Amino acid sequence: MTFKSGFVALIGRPNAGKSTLLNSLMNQKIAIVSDKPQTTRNVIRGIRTDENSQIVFLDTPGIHKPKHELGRQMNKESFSSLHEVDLIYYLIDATEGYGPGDQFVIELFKTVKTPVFLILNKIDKINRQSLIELLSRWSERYDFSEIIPVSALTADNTKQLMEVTKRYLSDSVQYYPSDQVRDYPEAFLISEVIREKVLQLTHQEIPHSVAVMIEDIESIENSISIRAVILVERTSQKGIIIGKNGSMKNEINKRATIELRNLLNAKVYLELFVKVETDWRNRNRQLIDLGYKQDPKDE
Ligand SMILES: Nc1nc2c(ncn2[C@@H]2O[C@H](COP(=O)(O)OP(=O)(O)OP(=O)(O)O)[C@@H](O)[C@H]2O)c(=O)[nH]1
Ligand SMILES: [Mg+2]
Repeated sequence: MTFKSGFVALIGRPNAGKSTLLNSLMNQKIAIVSDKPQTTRNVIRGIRTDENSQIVFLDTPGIHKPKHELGRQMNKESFSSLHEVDLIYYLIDATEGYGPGDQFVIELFKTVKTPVFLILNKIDKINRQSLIELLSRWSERYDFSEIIPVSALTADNTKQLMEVTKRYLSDSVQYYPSDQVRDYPEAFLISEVIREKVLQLTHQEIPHSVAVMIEDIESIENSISIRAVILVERTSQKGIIIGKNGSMKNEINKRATIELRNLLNAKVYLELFVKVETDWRNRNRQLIDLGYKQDPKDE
């Protein structure tokens, strides 16, 4: 059997389950997940290699109507990934209705020649009859190369998805070494894990107002000391992140430390600080420093 390789972008509205599907296809955590929309803020690559294939998955930020420069930047990253891949997975939450956002994305698909799979996700939440109706309605909206129902959460039908995907790969180059699964630096992994714990523990506007900056990482033998700053936009939010007698900050720290210990396979000493940076989501300098935007000097 010949070796096959290619790039696949996961595109869709916020919360459709793109990052959950990426992790499921990779059999490990590559991207953070939460029930809050707009969890993913950068394009994240997961590299899946087996004996006869290598697939580079691009998990992208959910496409939405942006209210800040950060949101505009996130959409831009998602759109540009469409041009870099051999195959697109368009993920739909099967429990959500069809909307103008879907129409907009379908119009975009018409401008690229790349094959598009419609992935009907979260089928664990709907009955058979609704699924049959969805399949028929979606097949009329665009000439998708394949329509594949899955549950990213329970891994239902994901094996089938992988088999069909391999049929669409035409390269034979191995782009990454066989043992590489991520393409981003360790500091990014650490900041994302901390942000995930914040997203899971907070509500309303807080998750969107938070960013995490790694100030220092020091590795000595099998232990890693990390100093990180949680950025928020208002003093009231700082109070919530710290919590009564520091209880919230301690809980974030505890959960992040446990997960990082497993992911980094080392002893982890994490120190967290909270800082207010008014309106950071609209400030170019902040977005560049946080890695959400490219410095024009480097373009
Ligand atoms: N029941 C069910 N829940 C799912 C499934 N896939 C994802 N979810 C849940 O949907 C929520 C959003 O999942 P994410 O993977 O973060 O979604 P996303 O598309 O990456 O979202 P953004 O990064 O915000 O664009 C989480 O609470 C997941 O647990 C699924 O197949 N079934
Ligand atoms: Mg995501």
